[in-house]
Amino acid sequence: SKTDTIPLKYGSHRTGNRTDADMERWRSYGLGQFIHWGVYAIPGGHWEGKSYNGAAEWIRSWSGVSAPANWRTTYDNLYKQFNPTDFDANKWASQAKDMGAKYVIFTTKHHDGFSLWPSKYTDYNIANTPYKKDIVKQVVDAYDAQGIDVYLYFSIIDWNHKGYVSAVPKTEADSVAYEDFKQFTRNQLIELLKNYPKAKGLWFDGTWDAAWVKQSKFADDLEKELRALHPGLIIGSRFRADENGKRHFDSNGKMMGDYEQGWERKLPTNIEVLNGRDWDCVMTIPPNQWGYNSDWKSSYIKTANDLTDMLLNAVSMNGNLVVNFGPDGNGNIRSEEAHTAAKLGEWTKLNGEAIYGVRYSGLPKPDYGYYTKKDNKLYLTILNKPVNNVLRLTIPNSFKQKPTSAFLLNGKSQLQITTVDMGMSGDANVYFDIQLPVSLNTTSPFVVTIELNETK
Ligand code: FHN
Repeated sequence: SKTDTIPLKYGSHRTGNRTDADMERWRSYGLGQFIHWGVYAIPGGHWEGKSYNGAAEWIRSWSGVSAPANWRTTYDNLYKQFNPTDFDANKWASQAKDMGAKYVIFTTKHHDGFSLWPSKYTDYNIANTPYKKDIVKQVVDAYDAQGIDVYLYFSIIDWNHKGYVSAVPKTEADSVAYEDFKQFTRNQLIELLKNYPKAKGLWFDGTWDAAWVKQSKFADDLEKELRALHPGLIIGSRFRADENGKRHFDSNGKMMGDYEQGWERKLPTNIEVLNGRDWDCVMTIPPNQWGYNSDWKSSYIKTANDLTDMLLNAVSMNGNLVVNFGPDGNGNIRSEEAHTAAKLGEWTKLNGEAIYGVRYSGLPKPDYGYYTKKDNKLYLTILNKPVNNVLRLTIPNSFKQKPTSAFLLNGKSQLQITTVDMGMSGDANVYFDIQLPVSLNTTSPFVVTIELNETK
């Protein structure tokens, strides 16, 4: 295309979004669940009485800075205590289902390198813990049984592997060791896809190191190999870099991978920045804790209403919101998270029509909420009810459809809708007012469904 000015071997291999059924399904999820679980759940952000404010799943990396000198060795032996006797994948899966999650992203291996499946390629895996049983298999089977699609999170960073380095290897010995690490990475990924064929995709992380960024050919070949092994496989934009070291987007600005993975703990405020791409947003409930941190006391904890707002923000711009959970070392989802999930679930159950399988409406976002759209239905989710109980719709003349009737989604009662003549000359919009029942007294966001006439 016109923008492809730089010749690339290992850049993007596609223009525009995927159009196949697997990707269409991904697009309709709306809400997902992320789970960060591993041996870091044992210390839970604490070591020898000290509390660490950084992300709890990173605790191993603080060795020698603020932690005891032997911390790394101690950490790498924590697996010998990993025995989550309360772990029940079916319980997690039904909790996710009740929340309204349509997919789950599960950490098969985080940066510490601990593999939650019995990998043939490292001893640092679940089979060598007192728990022994394959956790990835239980998660895949339980979620699949609930109709929730499974995506396998995989960190390229592996602090446990001898050949892994973050900087580009300088010595011959380091290069040889890094080659070994690359083969190990490839082996583990193939192993995951072979062991868990029900998985729909791989969610990559820890791909920013200079050493990995240099592997454009290897990573491109590997991505092709994985896709060939597992037709329909969905992979985001974080996996690889092009030959010029450009990540997510190649040197011509084209996205590498099937959807943009750049929205971590942040959301776009306008549709333009997304350029029509598919994307997901992964979000923590506390500020920045993915793995279990027993101490949430000094943080702002997002409420179910906060997450509803973020969910609508995402789906109103064609993205998915993925809410993270960090189960504790015994396999329990903490009560605060369980409570938030249940609250969010009450909402998604009543208002699912407004969030699943919907698209960007084409309309400017009103201050009091978000629009989503499906065929001839426009959903208006109200987060801030106007004090006059009137929802003013500002519809640009260029929008091909007009509202004909409006209903409260929850309860189906019809609402009065009137056209408003603002009397402004040369106005580019038309206006409609929807009258809300004055008696509508709610502390939760609610949805008004607006029927539109057919496009001429
Ligand atoms: O370093 C990780 C972090 O621990 C967490 O896994 C998040 C989830 O997207 N990813 C990395 C930071 O971008």
